[in-house]
Amino acid sequence: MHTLYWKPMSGSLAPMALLEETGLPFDLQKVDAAAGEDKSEAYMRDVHPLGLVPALRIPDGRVMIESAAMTIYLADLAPAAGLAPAATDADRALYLQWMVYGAATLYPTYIRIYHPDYHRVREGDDEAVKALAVKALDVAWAPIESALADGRSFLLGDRCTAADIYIAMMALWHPGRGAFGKACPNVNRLREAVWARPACAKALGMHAP
Ligand SMILES: N[C@@H](CCC(=O)N[C@@H](CS)C(=O)NCC(=O)O)C(=O)O
Repeated sequence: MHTLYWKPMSGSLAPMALLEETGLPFDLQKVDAAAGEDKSEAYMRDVHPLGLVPALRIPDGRVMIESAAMTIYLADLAPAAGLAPAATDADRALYLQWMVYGAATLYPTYIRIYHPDYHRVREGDDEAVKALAVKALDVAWAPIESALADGRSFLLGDRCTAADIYIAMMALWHPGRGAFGKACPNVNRLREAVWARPACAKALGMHAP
């Protein structure tokens, strides 16, 4: 059994969607961040050493961190779900590229927007940190918008993979949702296609009821 430690509208949405998509048995453990549970001694000792969400307890009892790693792991664990090109499939290269792009380029840019305090040099810097991050976000989404420019529904063509789910999660986090949808209509199409999938919609319903 897997146990996902999660909180609404966080990076736990993609692994939760994967758990729903794959049909693997799982438990959910909601983390009450408003009450400081994620920064408690017990949580940081037993679950996530940085006091963040998500974390995934795997069936042997160990805990895994990093949302992209969980997403890749769960998709590989259930090949019948068809969400991960196999290691020998030519699509694997770009599949991994987009997964890591999401984790390494998009996610940290969002952290600068939602946690400018982590990046401020002095008091009063937050608005400048956020403004720069919003500009960086436009740049970071551009290659994804281009990759979808031929009208394809998903990053690798007609086939939805875990990378689409991961990237579609980040499309939900954009602070200027309406304007972003207009500026990046291809990303908007991907977002709609992913969250229309029944399993993904079920996970999203937990995050944004
Ligand atoms: N690299 C980590 C980032 C996790 C992360 O930053 N999670 C955010 C929610 S999306 C969080 O728990 N923030 C609380 C905090 O920074 O105190 C991952 O991909 O899992």
